[in-house]
Amino acid sequence: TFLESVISHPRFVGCAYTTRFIDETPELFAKQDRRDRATRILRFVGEVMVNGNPEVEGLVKPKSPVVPEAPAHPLSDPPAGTRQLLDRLGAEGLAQWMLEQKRVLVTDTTFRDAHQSLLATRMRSYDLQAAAPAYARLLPGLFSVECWGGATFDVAMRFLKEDPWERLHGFRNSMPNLLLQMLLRSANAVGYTNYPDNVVRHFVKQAAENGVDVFRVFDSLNWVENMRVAMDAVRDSGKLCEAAICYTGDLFDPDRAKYDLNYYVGMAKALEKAGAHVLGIKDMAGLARPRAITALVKALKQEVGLPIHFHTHDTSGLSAASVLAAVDAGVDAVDAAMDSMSGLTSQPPLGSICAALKGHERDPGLDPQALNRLSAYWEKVRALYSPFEADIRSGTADVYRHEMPGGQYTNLRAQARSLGVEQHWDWVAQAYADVNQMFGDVVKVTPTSKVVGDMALMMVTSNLTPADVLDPDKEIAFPESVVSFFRGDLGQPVGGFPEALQKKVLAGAKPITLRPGAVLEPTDLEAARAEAEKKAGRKVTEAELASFLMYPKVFTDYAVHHRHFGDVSMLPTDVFFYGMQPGQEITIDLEKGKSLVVRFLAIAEADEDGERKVFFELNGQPRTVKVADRK
Ligand code: 3PY
Ligand code: ZN
Repeated sequence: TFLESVISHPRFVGCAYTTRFIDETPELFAKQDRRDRATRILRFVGEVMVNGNPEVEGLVKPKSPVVPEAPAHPLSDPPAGTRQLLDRLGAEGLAQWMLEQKRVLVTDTTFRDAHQSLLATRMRSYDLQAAAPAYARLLPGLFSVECWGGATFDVAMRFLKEDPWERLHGFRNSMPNLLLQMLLRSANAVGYTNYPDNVVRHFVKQAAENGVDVFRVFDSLNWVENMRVAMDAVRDSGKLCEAAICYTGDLFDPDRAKYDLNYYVGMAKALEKAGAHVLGIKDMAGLARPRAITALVKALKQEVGLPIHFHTHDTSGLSAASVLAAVDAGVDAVDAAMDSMSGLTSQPPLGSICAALKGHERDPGLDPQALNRLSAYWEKVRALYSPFEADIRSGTADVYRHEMPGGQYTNLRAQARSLGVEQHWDWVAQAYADVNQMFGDVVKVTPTSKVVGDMALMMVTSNLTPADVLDPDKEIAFPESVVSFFRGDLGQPVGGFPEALQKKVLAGAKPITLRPGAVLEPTDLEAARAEAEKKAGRKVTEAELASFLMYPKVFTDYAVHHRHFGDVSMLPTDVFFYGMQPGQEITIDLEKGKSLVVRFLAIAEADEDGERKVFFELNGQPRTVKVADRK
């Protein structure tokens, strides 16, 4: 047992240990690793049974969670798709192919943005993975599957205790014919701050080698200067570089002339010159109204030679109208989410859009029955995650006031709840809009949207008005993210910073005006690897090093969790979040041909040390794990 390996360890026997002995002696865990994986998984289930999964603490459980059945599909090899086109034609050739298609190309966002925007990014690999083989066989005509990056990278490790790279491998294996697409925040990669150039390059290389085909690259201030390192790295990897302009404001509002048609066309031309294969229009908050997107797509089709890919969110309830308008204006590709994962802060419904285009000269040609079957699967999956749903039921024009990105909305609401101000949501939304104006009307998308959100929440919880914030004589403890933003750590906003407020926030400190990556020292990758390996107590892969470089603490916590509890991504979602019912039996597939049948029997009362025995049957044999009751 673990205890035996501790007390028989030479340093323990020789009394050469401190209270940090267990933390500092990774080989104890290595020994533990050699014990069968079943024990670790049972230990995790026992932990959830006794103490609950902290991720759903205090949230309302779904009524009767069921394990959704993977969608039926033929067992034959998947037919060739866009992935084979990329292999054959290369990135430039594929972009040319896109321009030659009459039909509008479709990207499915269900595996990434849809659950990021509806369910606080909490969907687990278990449920995502189960749908993948059906996608490959039922929807070989999709342009791409957006399935990685954005917030999923961090959330996978931090909250779901799984490895984002393993998730990517699963998708790659199950969808060998479809382009796998990720969202990359340029110099912020999949984090919330600018990283040194060599860290960004290392990350992109790993992502490309591990399965990503299409990189949608954006900068949270639309600063092209800050996109080049990431774009070059994508081009060097031979993959498709989709550089995106983030759409904000209102093209036709003369009071916000900063973001007019000329501005976007100018940025698009700069991205084309910087080497983009495809031009993305990233409407992260869903502000591109039908009339605006028509004008924008037409102008871009005229002024740049790249295929154009439109991404939007349905917060207003009208985004499908914008997608259809974009199709009529000649857009080459559009994003949508499978119907049951669409709407609200997510993308518009993929099935309905295809149905609307039936008979249209640009009909995407996807099988409506397949779309319905997949949607039915996601509907059952979604029910398992009901604790993470935001309490919103309709589209609303309010989005034109606050301009929150769809991917941030549910998160900010959850944050407001945890700070006890959700009942003042209207105030938070107004503060968000006020902060945007005070900060100079900025592009708001991760991570700048977090800066604006942090400030808005602070104003509400501290009862501050915009006048208070701007008053040079009133002292304000600005959130760290706000200080960092005004220091120039995220780059330079369109039109620069508002000077008076910048002075106040920085309180004498000097801002930078250079690209942050030009100022940051390159990271010593070998030293970082040594540190990661020390923390993890084992060797790390190049990909895991990328995780550590961006999220040292989150990666370390994940690695420690994995050491102790094994690969919990194999557990069905109801068991992962809510544990098991007495008598319930589940099958866990460890690997091909090796599965565990686990039946939960009972939990004993706590003993005098506060530990409780949890009784299972493992493949028919009794097994007990002991769990400290922390409740
Ligand atoms: C992200 O960066 O995660 C986003 O989804 C931005 O829209
Ligand atoms: Zn989005």
